[in-house]
Amino acid sequence: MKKIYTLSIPYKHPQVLLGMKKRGFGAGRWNGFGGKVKEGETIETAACRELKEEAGIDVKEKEIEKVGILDFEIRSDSKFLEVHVFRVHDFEGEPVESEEMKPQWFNVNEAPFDVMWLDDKYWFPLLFQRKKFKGRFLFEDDTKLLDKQLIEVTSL
Ligand code: 6OG
Repeated sequence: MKKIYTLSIPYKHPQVLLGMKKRGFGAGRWNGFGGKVKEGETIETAACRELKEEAGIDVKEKEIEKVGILDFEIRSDSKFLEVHVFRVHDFEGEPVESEEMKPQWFNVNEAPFDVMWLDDKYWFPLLFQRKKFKGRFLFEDDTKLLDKQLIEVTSL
């Protein structure tokens, strides 16, 4: 069954806030902040909740903008994820380390793609260019990307 996830990335040019995932799915990689949308929540509410839980920052819904929808299939796990990607324009508070994530600012030119999911190097540049996108990535497992489709869109 396909599950809906959020993935939110604070971006204040020329810096982007990423978190080192410390446990669970994707541990050992830098990523945006997010997780599964719970029953009864909107996707936007879930995005703000996860930013608070994982990075300790307070984000208002008007400060997040949906910029992408990515479908992931991970064959070895029979996992299907629909991930809604948000760019975060502004927030309150200082990022703090949580049990799940260690936040750190990076210059956009120095995003650590070697220590990120294999799909990230394709779509993060679109996010930095303020573009919107849709994509589909097929993984054999978390180390092997088999196929990718990525298109720019004008609206989502
Ligand atoms: P929790 O398991 O922590 O949510 N996520 C991915 N992000 C990228 N960049 N690439 C992938 O390729 C991903 N698969 C999942 C969605 C997992 C978090 O990780 C993101 C969520 O924000 C397969 O609840």
